[in-house]
Order: sequence, then C-alpha cells, then structure tokens
Amino acid sequence: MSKACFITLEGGEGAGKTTNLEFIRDQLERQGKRVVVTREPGGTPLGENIRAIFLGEGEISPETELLLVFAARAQHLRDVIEPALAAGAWVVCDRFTDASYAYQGGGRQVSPELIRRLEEMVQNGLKPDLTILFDAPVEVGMARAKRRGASDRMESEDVEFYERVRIAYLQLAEHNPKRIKVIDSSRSLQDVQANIAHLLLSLFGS
Ligand code: T5A
Repeated sequence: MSKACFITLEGGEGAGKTTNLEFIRDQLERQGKRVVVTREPGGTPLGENIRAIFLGEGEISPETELLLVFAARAQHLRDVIEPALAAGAWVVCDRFTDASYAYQGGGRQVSPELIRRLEEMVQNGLKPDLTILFDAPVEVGMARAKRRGASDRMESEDVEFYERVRIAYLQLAEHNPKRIKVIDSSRSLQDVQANIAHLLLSLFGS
C-alpha cells in the first residue's frame, strides 16, 4: 500500500494499546514511513483540555460525553489528522470513533444513530484504513489497568459496563472485517507484537 494510511488502535481498559504504540511506530518507520502518533480524546491543545474534563471527576451525561469526544475529534481531524495524511505521513491514533460506538453506544447505550450522525458531520467520509482491536477478557484488562495505579472517571465503572464495551467492539469487528483486525491481547506481549508485525506486513504487501 503506497498511500499514507490512517491506523487506529482500539480496545477496552488495559487491553494494551498504549504499550504497543511505539512498537507500531517503529515497525512503520523501518518501512521508511513518516509517522504521526496521536490519541483521542486529545491530540490538540483544545482536545487535551476536553480530555481532562472528560476523564475528570463528576457526573457527565452520556450525550454530553458523546458531544465532548466529537468536539475534540473535529478539532483533531482539522488540525492534525487531515494535514498529516495530506502531507503523506502515516497517522497512528490511540482510539478514534469506534471507541464512541463501544463506550457511548455499547457502554452508555446512546443510540448508534446519533453517533452515526455526528460521525458523518465531523469526519467528512474519512475512516481509518486499518483498526487494530486489542481484545482481552474484561477481568484481564481491568487487572492490568489496576496494577498501573489510580483510576480515572472512565475506569471506575462496573464490570457489566466493560462487558458491554467489549461486545460492542467485537460486533464492530464482525461488521467491518476488512478494516478491523482483532488481536488476542490476553497473550504475552511477545505474541501480541508478533501478531502486529504480521498484520502490518500484510498491509505493506497489498
Ligand atoms: N473514550 C475515548 C470514550 O469513551 N469515547 C471515545 O470516543 C474515546 C476516543 C481514555 C478513555 O476515553 C474513553 C475510553 C477510555 O476510557 P485511553 O487514554 O485510551 O482512553 O485510556 P485507557 O483505555 O484507560 O487506556 P489504558 O492505558 O487503560 O489501556 P491500554 O492503553 O490499552 O493499556 P496499556 O497499554 O496501558 O496496558 C495496561 C497495562 O498492561 C500491561 C502494560 O504494561 C500496562 O501496565 N500490558 C501487558 N501485560 C502483559 N501482557 C500483555 N500482552 C500486556 N499488554 C499490556
């Protein structure tokens, strides 16, 4: 694949996205790609301010959550993602719109139709070329996240919430098999990274 690609990383809490970001950057750079690594919510000064509100303390309604992540996303697309892709860089983003379907749609049970309308409004048809979904049983991810230390607002939900998030992600993968590739991230880091390397090689070969 010669054009610049937009790659997103998804998964439940503690699934291993952030751990593998630098590995992915390294794999792409070895192939001579220029890489921009970013994250959501966040990625711009405004987006990082929204992230602090989003993950901070206090009640936030499901619809407000959704509007916050899409407000951050709109700015992120205009200021970072679209210009980077236009300049030929590969963009690797830690979470994107699938997280809205999984967390706000699956977890909070906001109507998927509402999410789809915002997606249409904000993304101008842009979708990731590849999404790597790090999937692990909820208890595995939660135990890993807990070992890492203090929890934020989104890490303080009950197990049922994260089960709904996981199911929503797996359904997205089932409906988008070409774009979303599922990696079993309950395996050792070595196995997970071997899978990622294999996946990226198949992308370069296409
Ligand atoms: N959100 C986001 C929404 O609700 N809607 C949206 O639209 C968007 C974009 C912040 C929150 O925002 C929500 C979802 C999130 O709750 P985030 O910054 O990505 O998103 O935060 P988290 O999901 O909380 O990120 P985590 O850091 O918890 O998960 P990661 O990045 O998947 O996990 P990672 O890599 O930090 O790993 C966790 C621990 O496990 C170990 C690591 O060393 C680390 O200690 N680990 C492994 N251990 C053994 N074997 C392996 N294979 C391992 N892989 C990792």
